[in-house]
Amino acid sequence: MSRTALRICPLCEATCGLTLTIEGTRVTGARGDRDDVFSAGFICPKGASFGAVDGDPDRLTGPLVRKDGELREATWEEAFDAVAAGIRPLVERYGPNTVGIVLGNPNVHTVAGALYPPVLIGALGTRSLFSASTVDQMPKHVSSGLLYGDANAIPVPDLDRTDHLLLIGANPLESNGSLCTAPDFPGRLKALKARGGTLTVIDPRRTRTAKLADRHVAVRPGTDALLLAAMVTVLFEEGLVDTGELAPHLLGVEELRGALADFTPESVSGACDVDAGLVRTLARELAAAPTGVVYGRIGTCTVAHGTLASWLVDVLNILTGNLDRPGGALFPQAATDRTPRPAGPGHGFQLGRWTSRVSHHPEAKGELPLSALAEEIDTVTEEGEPVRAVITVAANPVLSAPDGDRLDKALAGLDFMVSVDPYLNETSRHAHVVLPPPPPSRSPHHDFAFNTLAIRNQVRYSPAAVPLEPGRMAETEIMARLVLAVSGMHGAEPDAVDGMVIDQTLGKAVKEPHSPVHGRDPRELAGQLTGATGPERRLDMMLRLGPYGDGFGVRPDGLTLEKLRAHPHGIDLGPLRPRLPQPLKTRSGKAELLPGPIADDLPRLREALRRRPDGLVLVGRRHLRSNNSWMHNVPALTGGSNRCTVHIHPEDAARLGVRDGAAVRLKGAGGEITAPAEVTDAVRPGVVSLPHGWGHDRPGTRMNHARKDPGANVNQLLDGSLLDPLSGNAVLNGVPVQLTALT
Ligand SMILES: Nc1nc2c(c(=O)[nH]1)N[C@H]1C(S)=C(S)[C@@H](COP(=O)(O)OP(=O)(O)OC[C@H]3O[C@@H](n4cnc5c(=O)[nH]c(N)nc54)[C@H](O)[C@@H]3O)O[C@H]1N2
Ligand SMILES: Nc1nc2c(c(=O)[nH]1)N[C@H]1C(S)=C(S)[C@@H](COP(=O)(O)OP(=O)(O)OC[C@H]3O[C@@H](n4cnc5c(=O)[nH]c(N)nc54)[C@H](O)[C@@H]3O)O[C@H]1N2
Ligand code: SF4
Ligand SMILES: [Mo]
Repeated sequence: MSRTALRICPLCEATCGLTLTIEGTRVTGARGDRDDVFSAGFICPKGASFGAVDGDPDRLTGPLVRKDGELREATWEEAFDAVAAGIRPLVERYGPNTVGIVLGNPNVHTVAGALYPPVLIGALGTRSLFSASTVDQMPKHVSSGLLYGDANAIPVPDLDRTDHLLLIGANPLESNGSLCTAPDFPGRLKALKARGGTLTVIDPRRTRTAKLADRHVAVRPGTDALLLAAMVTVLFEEGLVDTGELAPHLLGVEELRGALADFTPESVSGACDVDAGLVRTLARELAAAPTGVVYGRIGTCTVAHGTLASWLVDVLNILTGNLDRPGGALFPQAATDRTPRPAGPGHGFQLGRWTSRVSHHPEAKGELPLSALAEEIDTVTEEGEPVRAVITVAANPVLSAPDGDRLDKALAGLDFMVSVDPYLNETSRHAHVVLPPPPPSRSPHHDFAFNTLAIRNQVRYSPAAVPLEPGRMAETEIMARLVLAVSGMHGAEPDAVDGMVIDQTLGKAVKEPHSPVHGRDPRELAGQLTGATGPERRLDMMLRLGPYGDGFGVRPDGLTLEKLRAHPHGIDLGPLRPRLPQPLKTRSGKAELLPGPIADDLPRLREALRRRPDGLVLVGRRHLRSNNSWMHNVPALTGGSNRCTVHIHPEDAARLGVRDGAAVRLKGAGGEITAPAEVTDAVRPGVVSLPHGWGHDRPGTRMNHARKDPGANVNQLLDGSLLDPLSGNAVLNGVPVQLTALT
């Protein structure tokens, strides 16, 4: 007997609604949920393989604890005893900063990852916080922080209504979109074209997205900030700046004109390898479009001028009047957002409130660069204690961060390490305790993170599709127990953690004059919460306090968890709407177009005007059936074109004696790797491309399929020293490499 259950897909940022087929406790099929209010039936090959990802026999089924050097199966009680015994003495003896926390990408795809890491960080009080954000989107947070005073105020392109999309360094036909949650991104791009709109793609590779475009510009990697700065100059020179209704909310338009005046199309053309006339055309087309939007992703963030490029994306949207208007870039309003406070000056955004111990990298958004994790562990300085213990939650930095070999050794030398991870992989194999969460079918789901980045306001909740087997522990409970174990409250009830958060949040809300619950009794409010578990009660609280919430009875039609559960396909909350000036939290209360740290970084961009790489530079690539480092263990998602090969242009291949299919050696600052070449004119000359997340040949892991075709770890070519200085983000694209043909 089979049954079906709904589950929002957690395998990428598109958040499609799936209908799972379940036989017994096994997920045997997945199709798109046609009634889903947001995804309306869309599904991709990864979503269709949900059952295989969920049922991977290599997933760990219970905790592992290291005894006599070996990881062995243990009870949950033994595991948390070991965590408390491992972490507490280090905190007490050496201080909280000697315990590092590393948060990986899947934290934005789970309820546990949204609700507990902030509590864990607070409970430990450590400043040694690292995450996948600094190998990804930290430059966008920093540019938003500086422009709008809120690092999380990221405007998203209004895909369904725009007339013109300038898409830079993103390949949504493979990635399905990022910092822009849109189920069926490919279909939405086709619809844009069908309604007469235009799509321009800037990418050193002719990607599947580029093939769909009206215009593809194969820019030299790492030079987008120059190109975008020159587009700004064209807007000023040609009188095309028209901020429209935004004008009263802006500060620094004239200063911006002066600051960028020397970045002309002619001055950037050589470095970008883009014709000056084309740069002018790109600017004119954007200005002329009835509505238009610039959208940049990985290729604009993980580069040497990532923050400047991210800032310029928004600057172009602002100068053409496209920020905060339909068809442009808008700020979403998620159901679990905090109650919007009245518009007005805020606290602003600060960078560098502290720095890392070894290389003195400034913090950004409370985080230190993931690139600096290895040196924070393995380098002794006089300025304090090194990191002696690490807690990883859903992270595989040995493959995802620069110089995995060094990090691998550093992790092996730790006094103590805990991994909350379903796999024994390149990173978790070093842990003293591994705490495996159940597969996604056993976990409830709500997109706390991605609804704040979605192209349509909507809200959905999936309860667990399959009940937890005896002996398994929900990831939310694992995280709550972890908080208790590291904070000296080991053994307390995990619900206490949620109770504490609820008390604090409600206690604050009743004191806020703009809150719907102003002046009420927090205990009375807590008593109204529904939900079978602590995390469900927290979701109910957030929904009820949020912008669409019932305000605990103040707006009886408003959202509650109960109401949401009565709508299993979700509740549509309408298209994105203009919101300015409310989201602005700068000290001036305006969008500050030329923030100090940005202005101070412009001389470095000016130096790049003269730079021309004399050899090959490296860029990445994603494959539709991949997901960073952790889906190479699923047979249905590997093979075919999803392989770790070096894409190289035929001209470069001929010059270097590289034959299609033959092995080549790549050398970078961090080391050497070998991989087969694929000769293709899909990459521009002077560029080679390799995917990341490969290199599954280390001993002591338990990923039997991935091991069969391990691939090479592209991040071994990096030594971790190349960063975007403002954000601490790793430079993963536009990196110089040397190539030798092997046979
Ligand atoms: N199938 C699949 N989907 C995924 C993932 C995955 O691994 N596989 N990962 C998920 C994650 S974590 C993220 S963050 C998103 C990322 O989402 P995207 O940013 O859409 O992903 P990428 O495919 O890496 O696209 C980046 C593009 O930038 C180009 N590029 C490289 N350097 C430059 C440059 O200097 N300038 C310009 N203009 N372009 C450049 C690359 O050639 C590449 O095509 O994808 C998510 N979705
Ligand atoms: N060269 C290069 N390097 C890159 C990139 C690139 O484009 N080029 N992209 C970067 C980007 S955008 C990102 S986001 C990072 C990703 O970097 P990471 O987050 O470190 O890498 P992932 O491969 O996503 O690994 C996620 C880990 O989470 C585990 N996991 C999976 N599901 C769950 C779950 O439900 N709960 C828990 N607790 N764990 C789970 C997996 O087993 C795996 O160990 O990689 C970055 N690295
Ligand atoms: S596009 Fe993303 S969310 Fe949608 S089915 Fe595919 S992996 Fe899942
Ligand atoms: Mo990412």
